Amino acid sequence: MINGVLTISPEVHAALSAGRPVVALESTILAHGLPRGDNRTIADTIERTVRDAGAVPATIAVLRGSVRIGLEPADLDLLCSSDQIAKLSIRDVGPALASGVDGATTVASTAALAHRAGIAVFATGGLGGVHRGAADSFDISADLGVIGRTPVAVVCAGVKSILDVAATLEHLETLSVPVLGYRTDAFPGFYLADSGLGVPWRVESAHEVAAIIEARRQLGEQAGVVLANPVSVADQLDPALHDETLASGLQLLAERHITGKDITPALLEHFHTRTHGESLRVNVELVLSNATLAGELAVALAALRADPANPDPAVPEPAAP
Ligand code: PSU
Ligand code: MN
Repeated sequence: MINGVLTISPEVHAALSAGRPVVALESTILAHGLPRGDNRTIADTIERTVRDAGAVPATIAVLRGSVRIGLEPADLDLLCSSDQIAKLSIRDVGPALASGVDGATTVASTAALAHRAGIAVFATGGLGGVHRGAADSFDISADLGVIGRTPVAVVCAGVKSILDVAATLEHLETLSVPVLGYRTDAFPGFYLADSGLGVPWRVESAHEVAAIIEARRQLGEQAGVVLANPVSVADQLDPALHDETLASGLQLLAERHITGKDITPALLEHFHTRTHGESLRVNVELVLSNATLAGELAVALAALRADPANPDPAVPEPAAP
């Protein structure tokens, strides 16, 4: 289905029209966050995991001059193998569309485009955030700003430990974004179950999260929600290996003068090579866990919205004088 610059796949369009559960998925993790070869198989596994939870996956990318919501296998082949795939934050999507550049969407652009298509739930690995040294570099991921103004639920394993996690949580507070810990009081640390910082709210079920999202919709709140889903302690990266790899990664960035949008892919790649695939195992583990939880959330939200007791929010009648 073509709707202006959005091309929505028939399957996703049918699900959205019928109010059935849909989960948006980003493509930067495929094109720039995971190693070549593994990424294509993982792309299919993520989509299958969303389906197993009862929702329709909608992987998003910019291809052939159009925003694609729901990708064909050939689109995933291209994203996972081509060297010509740009990393597109939302500021880049307009220029990419106009010039015909193909690109993968980050959390920022996927969240914005998912909302545009009418999708309320989005699964990723880790959110972007405030980088270490941001007081000097001003490097704060656009992911935060977009979540601050886009009513989508982002299911993630916290933010990458390569960031300044405390500053990221402060920034989310400033943006009035609720951060919900899924069955945890600790904000997860991406490769690690616990970043050492807490979450303001703990939730126990997808139904509870759906109720929070619905309450916020009734209130007219425009910010998104971060649902932080930790990898289990049994599955996490060995903390000593993690700390050592992070230290060498930060040193490598400084030596090679890597800055801006190249930082995140460079550090992720460093982790994957330096830990001999251990970080990749954890990364895949947490993305799949997020895909399952996002699927459950989309199912719970669809059920709640189908309930006639939850009408679309209207402006309340003024109280009689
Ligand atoms: N989480 C992952 N792998 C990734 C990313 C997140 O597990 O590759 C990507 C997301 O697309 C996120 C981006 O939006 O990194 C953040 O990049 P930056 O820090 O340049 O804003
Ligand atoms: Mn940045």
